[in-house]
Amino acid sequence: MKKLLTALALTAFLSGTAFAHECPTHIKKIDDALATSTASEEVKAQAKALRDEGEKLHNEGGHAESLAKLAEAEALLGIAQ
Ligand SMILES: [Cu+2]
Repeated sequence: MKKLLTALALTAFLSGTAFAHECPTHIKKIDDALATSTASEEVKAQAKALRDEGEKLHNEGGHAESLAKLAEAEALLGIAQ
């Protein structure tokens, strides 16, 4: 039971506000990369679409989903860590 509660708490933690402050950091990083990227227009458009989706999810409170989209955009732009 304790294990289950810990798992539930961890899930709530990970999908909740813990990430809230991280999304804008990633969005900013992507914007900076888009401004200077030498990637093809197609790749940049794809990254921009993922970035916009991420921002929308962030604004709706879906921070974990947002970060997943933003990570995809970063991977496309080659700035993933
Ligand atoms: Cu967020």
